[in-house]
Amino acid sequence: MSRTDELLRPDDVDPQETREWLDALAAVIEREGPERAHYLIDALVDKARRSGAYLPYNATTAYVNTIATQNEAQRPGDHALERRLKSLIRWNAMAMVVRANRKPGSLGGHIASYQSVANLWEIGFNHFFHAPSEKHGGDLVYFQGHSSPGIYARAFLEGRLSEEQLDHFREEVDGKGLSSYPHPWLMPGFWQFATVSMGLNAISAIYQARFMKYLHHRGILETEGRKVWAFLGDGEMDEPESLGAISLAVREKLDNLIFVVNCNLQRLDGPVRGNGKIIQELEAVFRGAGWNVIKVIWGSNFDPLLARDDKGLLRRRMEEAVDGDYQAYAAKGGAYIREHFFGKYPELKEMVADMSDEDLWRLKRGGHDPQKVYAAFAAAVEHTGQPTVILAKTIKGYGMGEAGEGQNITHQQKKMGEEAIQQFRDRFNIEIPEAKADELPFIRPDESSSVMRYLRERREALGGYLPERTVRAEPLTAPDLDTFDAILKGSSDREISTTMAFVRILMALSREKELKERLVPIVADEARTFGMEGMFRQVGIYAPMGQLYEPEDRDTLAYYREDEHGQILQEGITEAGSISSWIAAGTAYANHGVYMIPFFIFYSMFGFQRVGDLAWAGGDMRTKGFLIGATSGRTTLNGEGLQHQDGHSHLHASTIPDCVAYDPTYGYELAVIIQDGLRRMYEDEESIFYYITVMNENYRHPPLPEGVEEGIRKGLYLLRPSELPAKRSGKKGSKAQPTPRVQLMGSGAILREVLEGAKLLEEDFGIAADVWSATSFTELRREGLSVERRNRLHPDAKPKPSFVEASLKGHDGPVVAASDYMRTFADQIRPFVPRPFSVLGTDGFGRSDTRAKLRGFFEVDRHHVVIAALKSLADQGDVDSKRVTEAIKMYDVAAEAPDPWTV
Ligand SMILES: Cc1ncc(C[n+]2csc(CCOP(=O)(O)OP(=O)(O)O)c2C)c(N)n1
Ligand SMILES: [Mg+2]
Repeated sequence: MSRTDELLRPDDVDPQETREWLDALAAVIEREGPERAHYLIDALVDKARRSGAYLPYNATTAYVNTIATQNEAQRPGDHALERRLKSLIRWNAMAMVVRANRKPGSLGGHIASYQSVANLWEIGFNHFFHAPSEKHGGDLVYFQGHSSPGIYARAFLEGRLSEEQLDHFREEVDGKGLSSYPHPWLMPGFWQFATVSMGLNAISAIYQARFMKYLHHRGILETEGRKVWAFLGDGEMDEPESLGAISLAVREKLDNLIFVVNCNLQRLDGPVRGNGKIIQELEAVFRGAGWNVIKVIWGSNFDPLLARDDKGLLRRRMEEAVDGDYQAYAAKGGAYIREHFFGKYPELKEMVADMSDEDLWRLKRGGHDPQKVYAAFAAAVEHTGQPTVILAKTIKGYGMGEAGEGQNITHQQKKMGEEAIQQFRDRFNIEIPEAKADELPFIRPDESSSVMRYLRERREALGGYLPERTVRAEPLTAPDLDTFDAILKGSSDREISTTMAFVRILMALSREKELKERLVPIVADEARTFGMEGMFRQVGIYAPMGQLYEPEDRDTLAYYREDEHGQILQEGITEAGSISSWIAAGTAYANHGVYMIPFFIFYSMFGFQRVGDLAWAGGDMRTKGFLIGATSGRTTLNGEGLQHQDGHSHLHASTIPDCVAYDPTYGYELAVIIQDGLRRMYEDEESIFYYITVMNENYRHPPLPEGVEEGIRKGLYLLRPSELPAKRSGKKGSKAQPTPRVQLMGSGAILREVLEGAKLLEEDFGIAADVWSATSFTELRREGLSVERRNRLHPDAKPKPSFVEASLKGHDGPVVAASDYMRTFADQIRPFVPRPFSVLGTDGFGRSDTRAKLRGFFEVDRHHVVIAALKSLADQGDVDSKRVTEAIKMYDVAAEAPDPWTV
C-alpha cells in the first residue's frame, strides 16, 4: 500500500481521482516544502468557497496521532530502568493511599488518577522538567492536585520524603504527615501551586506563562527557555476557567506554555463525553483558538495495524466508537475488544485473528506509551510562536484491574482487595514476594541499584528535584511613611475620594527608587473609572508587540500608551484573569526569586464574589500583594444599583486566613496601611496579603492626627473625643449629673455619618459621643479571638484584655458601630465589647438612588446612629425612652417600613 492510500476514506466515490490529487500534493511537499503545500490547499478551499460551494469549517483532524510515526523524535535513555522506576512509583503511590485507608478514620485519597497520568509525568521527570539551576531558570509544573500520591511517591524514592511521612498521608495535625493535595500553605518547602480546585490550574498557568514573558520584557528577569507545564484532567476542562483564557495564550504567543490534558475519558461520576469524543472536542476548541494541538491517541503497537489498514476500516472504526465504548474496552478486556471493536467489520476481525486476547488488551493508548509521549513533549518544547496542548488518551485506574480499571467507580476507589494487589504487583513486576504484597510495603531500592542511580542521574541532568518551593528573593526595604507626605497632610479644602488618594500613593511609589520597578499595577478595564489613566502614559501598558498603531489620543497628556516594556497589566474584562496575574506576580518571590508588588484594583463587587476561589488559592500559595476593592460600599457607590453595590466583600475577605483587610475612610489611614503592608510583606516577609476597600465619594480629608498609627494598623483608634463636659448641671438646685455618654464606631464612608451623628447627639440631645475610626473590624476580631483563646487555655494566668476592650477602657457608655457593609461585618467584635453593643449595617440587595437616600433606607445614616445611641442609653436608664421616639419623629424615620433586607 502506498502512503497515499492510508488517507483514502472508506466512502470515497472515486479513489483513483483522490489518489491523483494526493500524489500531486505529495510531490509539492517533497519539491517545494509543506508551506507551499499549505498555500495551495488554502487557495483551493478559497476557490471552492468563492465558487459558491459551502465548505463547513472543520476544526478536527482524524482520530489518530498528530505526529506521524516517521516524524517522531526517538526517546533516549534506558527504557527498562524508566519502566521500573515508574512501576515503583505506581506501587508506592497505590500503597500509600490503600494503607491510609486501612487505618481507622478512612482519610481518603485517590489511586486511579495518578495511575492514568503516571507515564506522562515520568516522561516529564526523566526528560523535560527542569529544576532551577545554574544552567536553567527552572520550569514551572502545575501538577493535577488529586494525583498528588504519585508526586509524594517519587519524592520518597528521591529521599526527599520519609517513609514516616508517606505513612501519614493526610494526617497533618501532628506535623509529620503530607497534605492531601498540593498546598503551599501546608507544605511551603515543597508545593508551589495550589491546583486542586478544578480549572484554576489552567487559567493560573496561562497567566503565569504570560507573567514570565512580562518579567522578561521588562528586563527584570531572564526567563527565556523556561516552560510552564499544566497537567489537567479531561473532566476539569468543563470548568469555564479551564478554557476561558486560552485565546490570551495565542494573542501573546505564549510558546513557553504547554498544556497536557490527560484524557482518561472519565471524571468522578462517569464518562466525560460518553456519547462523543473529548479529544476531538478539545482539539476543535484549541485549534479554533489558534493553539498548536498534538493528539497522542494510539500507542506504538497500533502502528503495524494502522500500516495494514489499506481500506481505512480501522480508522473508520476508531472514529465511530465513542468514548463510552472506549471506556468499556478498557474495563472489559481483550475478548470484549475483539468482539465489540474489531468484530464490527469481518475484515478488521480478520486483521487481528492471529493476536491473542492478551495481545489485544495490551494494545496501548498513546498516553501510556513512553515513546509516543516523549515525541509529543519533544515537539511541544521545540514549538515556537504558539502555546501547545497535548491531548493524551489514557485509561483511568490503569493497572488497577478488577479494583477499578476503566470503571465508573474508579475515581473514588481508595481500597484494593488482595487479589487486585497481586495483579498490580504482577502487572508492574514489583519484586516483593506474593506473601508480602498484601502488607503493601513501601519500596526504595538501595542507592547503589541501577534504578536509583538512573533516577538521580536524570534529575541531576535536569537541575535537581521537583516540585520544590524555595524562596530566594531578597527582601525589600519599605519606604518611610513620609513618602506619602502629600496624603498625610490632608486634602485641606479639596474634596477627594480614597480612590484618588490611593492613586496618589501608587504614583508616589512609582517614584521610589527601590520599589518602582517592582510595582505591577493590574486593572480589568476600569483604570479610567478609578482615575488611573495618568499612569498609561507614565508607566505604559504592557504589550509584548509594542504599539503597532498611532493611538487616537496620541496628542493628549494621558494617551493610551502600549509598550513592550510597559508596566501596567491591562487585562481587559476578566477578573479571573486579572487575579491570576496578581497571583503570578505575588508569588514571583517564590517562583522566580524576585519580589514583585502587585496592586490589582477592581470594582469591589466583582472581586471576592466573582473570583473568590482564586483568592483562596492565592492565599494558599502565600501570594503577597494588594487587592484594592474600589467603589466599595452598599450605599457609597450610588446610582449603580443591586449588582454593583458591595456590602459584603469584607466578609468574603475575612474568610481567608492570611488576608489582612481594611476599610479606611481617610487618605492618611490608607497611607499608613499601605506603608505597613509593604513593610510586613516585603521587608519582614510575612505570608500575608492585603485587601483594602476604597471609595469614590469625594470629601475633605483631615491630616494625620498624632499618635494614631498603631490604632490604624490594629483596626481601631479614637478619632474624635467628645468635647462636652463630663458633668452637666442638673435641674435647678440639684447636683451636677454625669453627661450620658456613648462610644460610636464607624468605618469606610459611614464613619462620616457617625461623626455627624455624634454632633447631633451632642447638639440636639446633650449626649457626649466619642467617635472611633474602625479601620478593620476583621483584624480586631482576629486579635480578640487570639486573646480569648489564650485566656481560655491559660485559666491560671492573669487574663489579658482584647485590643478592643483595652481601647474602650475609660471611655464609658454603650457602643454603636456602623459600616457600609452587612451587620455581620461590625458585629465581628461583639464578644470583645463588654457592654451594650448595637450594630448598623447594610443587609439586603443594593438599589439605585442617591447616597443620602440609600443611607436612610439601609438605616446607616447619622439619624439612625443617633437613634441607636439613644435607644442603648434608654435601655440602661441613662435617658428617657421618650427621647428615642422624639428622635424618630424629628428625623422623619419610617419606623413602620419593612426590614430593608426583605425588600
Ligand atoms: C472546582 C472543583 N469541583 C469539584 C472537585 C472535585 N473533584 C475532584 S477530582 C474530580 C474529577 C476530575 O476528573 P478529571 O478532571 O477528568 O480528572 P481525572 O481524575 O480523571 O484525571 C472532581 C469532580 C474539585 N476538586 N474542584
Ligand atoms: Mg478524567
